[in-house]
Amino acid sequence: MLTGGNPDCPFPGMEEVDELIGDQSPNFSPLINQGADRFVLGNSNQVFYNDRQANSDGIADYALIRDFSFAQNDVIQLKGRAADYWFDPTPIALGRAIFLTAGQIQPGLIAIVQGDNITGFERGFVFV
Ligand SMILES: [Ca+2]
Ligand SMILES: [Ca+2]
Repeated sequence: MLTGGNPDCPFPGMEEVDELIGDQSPNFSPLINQGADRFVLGNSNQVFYNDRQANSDGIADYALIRDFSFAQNDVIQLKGRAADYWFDPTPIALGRAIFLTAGQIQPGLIAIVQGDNITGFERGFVFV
């Protein structure tokens, strides 16, 4: 499990950009680490990488997921439900961006996902 931000902080991931790398990390042998990763971008209490500014695009804090893989059954954990988020091309880097829309005037960036191209929340996500 790869947890974004420190859940013990009052606002995990706030004003941080974290790179979350699963088993494609160069520190691990790809031969023995083909496993399922859970990239944690929120828990039942709060959304991580949320700057809590309803009118901000939220690009000061986000998780960069480098190696998302459907074949490895990787999943991204989000708080709430699919309707609380949307996808867009990223404003910053290659990949797909996940924005928080619930409670936002302007959608707030929380993650950029690289690796396999995610197209919807039906597959590869768990909501808590
Ligand atoms: Ca993986
Ligand atoms: Ca953010």
